[in-house]
Amino acid sequence: MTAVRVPNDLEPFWMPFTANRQFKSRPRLLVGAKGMHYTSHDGRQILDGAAGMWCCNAGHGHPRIVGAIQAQAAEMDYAPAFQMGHPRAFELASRMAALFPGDLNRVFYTNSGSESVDTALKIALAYQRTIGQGTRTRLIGRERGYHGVNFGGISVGGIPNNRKFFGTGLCGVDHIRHTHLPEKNAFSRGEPLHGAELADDLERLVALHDASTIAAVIVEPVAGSTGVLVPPKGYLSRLRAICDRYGILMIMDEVITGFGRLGAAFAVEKFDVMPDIVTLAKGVTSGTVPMGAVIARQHIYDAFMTGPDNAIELFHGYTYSGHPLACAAALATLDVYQGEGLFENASALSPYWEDAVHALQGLPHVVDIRNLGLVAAIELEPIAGQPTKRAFDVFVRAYEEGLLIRTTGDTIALSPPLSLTKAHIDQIFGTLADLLKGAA
Ligand code: PXG
Repeated sequence: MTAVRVPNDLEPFWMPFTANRQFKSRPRLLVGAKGMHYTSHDGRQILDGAAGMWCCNAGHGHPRIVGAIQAQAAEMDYAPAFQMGHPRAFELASRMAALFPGDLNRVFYTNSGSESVDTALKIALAYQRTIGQGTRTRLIGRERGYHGVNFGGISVGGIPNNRKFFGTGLCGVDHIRHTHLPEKNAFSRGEPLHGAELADDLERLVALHDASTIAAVIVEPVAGSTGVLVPPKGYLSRLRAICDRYGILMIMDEVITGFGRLGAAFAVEKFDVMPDIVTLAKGVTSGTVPMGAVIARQHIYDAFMTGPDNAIELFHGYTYSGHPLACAAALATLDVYQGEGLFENASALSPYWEDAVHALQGLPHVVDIRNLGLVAAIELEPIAGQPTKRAFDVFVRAYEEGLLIRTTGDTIALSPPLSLTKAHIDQIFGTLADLLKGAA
């Protein structure tokens, strides 16, 4: 085939979760990344206040991770994922299991957070059936939850725009209430004091549907995409207790909270709550190669290990489950996290980060500030009749000023690489303070 030269037209690429027409009229293209910074197409250094999209926890272009990916690509590009294996997939599973407490020690690989969520939901349903609880087919999510974009994830998710265009979703799904109580908790530092009792909303659904029909409940420990909702103190352990009471599996979606984001390896450790299943992605490879994983407690895995030895136990998996490049990237990423003490750095910087973000209280239009670990949210009052515009304008102007942030609704969300320093924190919040002072 002869190569055909085509103009570098912006039109054919239908961009995900993007205002395509706005973007294409004024593109923001990134062409390089190193450490804490991106390079923009017009040659500027952009401080990464978002770790890409909550994923580049080890910063960008780390030589150890880059080298591992290059070496793996040269050594073996791909190995079949079904009925075959390769050593790095096993090594990585052992290393990941060792990071979790108790018997959270069985690892199923996916390629994204969305796939991790749908995998976890399927494992929960299949587990209940396998242990003779086949009437438990309902899945419970939470209002304002984000669990990716596949059909399972949007069904248990609770963000209206991610659901309403796409039909009815899975049947037999219900939602508990979200935990956002601004009238009581606005400007909380870390975990808010009020609202643990919102976990009792699961009892309402048990009363409505009967426990014998409910397989699992899935929640983000800290809800990210909806605007960073930190759980009220005691909420997650109360939810765990209700799950125990009724034989409901608890799935914690740690796609953004995992790998040091909260100043501990995982939210499981940070909140000292033991779910039955954990979903992961993003930070597992520091965003370098797509990968996700589901971690299940041993009794869940064991329940499937019955029947003839030569029978497949779980009819689920992906061509790229445990892809060699992803495994090599993840192993090197874990080396970097551990060797450079990045989770410890996140923990050590959390108080400084908290003070810095809360110093924005009182600036024009700031109606709430939330934080935990190296996550922060600054919620702005929407412009009347133009929701999302105020925050989006800050996003565009921050980028022009050399800072990458994320916005959702009228909330600015921050989640930098864990390798940052106090000077980076000063730059992030200094830039934002200037922009907010001048905001329309
Ligand atoms: N679960 C959670 C809790 C997530 O935050 C997913 C699942 C889906 O992951 P994938 O890899 O399929 O995208 C996510 C993804 C943002 C933002 O800025 C958040 C996500 C993705 C993109 C942007 O809030 N979370």
